[in-house]
Amino acid sequence: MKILETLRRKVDSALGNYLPAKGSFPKPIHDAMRYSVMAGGKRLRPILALLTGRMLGVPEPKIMPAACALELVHTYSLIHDDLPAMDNDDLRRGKPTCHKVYGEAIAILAGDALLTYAFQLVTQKIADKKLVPALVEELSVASGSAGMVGGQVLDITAPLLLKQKHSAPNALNLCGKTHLLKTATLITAACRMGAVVAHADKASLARVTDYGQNLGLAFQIVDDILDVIGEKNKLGKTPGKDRQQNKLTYPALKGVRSAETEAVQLITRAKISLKSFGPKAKPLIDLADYIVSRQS
Ligand code: GRG
Repeated sequence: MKILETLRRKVDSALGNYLPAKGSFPKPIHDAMRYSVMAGGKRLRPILALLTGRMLGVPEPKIMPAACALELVHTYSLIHDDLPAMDNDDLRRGKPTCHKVYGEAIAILAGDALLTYAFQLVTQKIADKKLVPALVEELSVASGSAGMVGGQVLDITAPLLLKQKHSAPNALNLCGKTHLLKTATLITAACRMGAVVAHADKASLARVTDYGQNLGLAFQIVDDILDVIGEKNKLGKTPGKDRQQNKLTYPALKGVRSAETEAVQLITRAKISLKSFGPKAKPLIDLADYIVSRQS
């Protein structure tokens, strides 16, 4: 999709401008932050914020600091997820992981600093200061223990929980909750932050939330399918690593075909949520179709 490539470039350029300069004091941390953020990535979360804002009539520059803040939080989570204490990955976005290049201590601190810098960006760079509290609330709730961090905890502890209380419905239920917190909450926050900058009314915010949740859940299922069929190998991931680690995933619990069907159903629901916005919703609807058909 051409619009995705155009927005990805704009986000990359904004991130490059916002981040502390390479080599600036204290050098190791600023280099590590820049290394991981600028290592590539689809920039899905910033793009969702920008497209939601655009659908509701807000120009990109007004949302860009919030959009970039989402990417900083996302990158922090990837750096910490790759650490030996968590997934212990050597490659991310096709490059050596942050801790492999800068060591574990600097990688932990780079993640911490990116999380903090995200909130600095929102508070300092969002021009309309009245919007700042609502944006900070969206981002903090989605990132914290009731959101992404909570999802990561479920992801780590789910296999143990299931050993104690094993049954298929339990496993599916837990898997759905994990996906919602680990992945869909930040994706939903991206859409909601775009809507907040647009001063969206309650009804529009509810529709955008519905879109984000369904899209986020589908995104995670597709990610897990790609892991099983090995496409991620191209980006340096070990195919099937989730299975080796006994991670709860839809393809593992229900098979790849059934997981694909589930993802398509979720995408259909996501698209229906935006129907009342008419033709202005087309880029977000196209993005939903792209998510379910993506190969990496
Ligand atoms: C460590 C606090 C903490 C949280 C970690 C995001 C996460 C939670 C773990 C990363 C591993 C993972 C597979 C998470 C699910 C979300 C997901 C599919 C992340 C990958 O996002 P993409 O595909 O990555 O948007 P790029 O590199 O394109 O930005």
